[in-house]
Amino acid sequence: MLSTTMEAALNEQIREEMYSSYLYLAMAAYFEGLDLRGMARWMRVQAQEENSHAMKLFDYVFERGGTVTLKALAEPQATWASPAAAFAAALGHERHITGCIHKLVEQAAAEHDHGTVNFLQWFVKEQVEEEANVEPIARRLEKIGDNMVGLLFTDRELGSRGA
Ligand code: OFO
Repeated sequence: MLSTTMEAALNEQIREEMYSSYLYLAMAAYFEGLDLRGMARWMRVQAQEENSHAMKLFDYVFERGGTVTLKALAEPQATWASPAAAFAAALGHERHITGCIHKLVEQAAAEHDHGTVNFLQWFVKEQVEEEANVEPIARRLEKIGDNMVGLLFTDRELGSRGA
């Protein structure tokens, strides 16, 4: 059985993951508007992945006899100064999520909830991957600036991201 504090914290993380999905969907819409379909696809896939993170938490809360209470999502930003700025924001967001996951692990450890500490290890590893996926793209786009050839080349590459 989850403690009420752990249950509340996991519910809050469901909101964070659903917001991540919403944010990346907003970024997908931004890239669609720029006709950068490869980047839009990359963001759509990312949005789906975030939904699956939320569902992993959703299922875990029930597995432990808890209750899921869905919270309101804030309206995500709709536009960014450039593709580089959008990916830099995505990286900043992933770092924020990594911080949330680490706090959850610390809380679970402080509550001696070993089941939740163990469950969260998947997310700890996933966050390392999440940051490692976005960081090189953000760095490259920063270098590319508004060079159209570089942008279109990167767009084509990102469009090959599998679901
Ligand atoms: Fe759920 O990992 Fe990104 O936010």
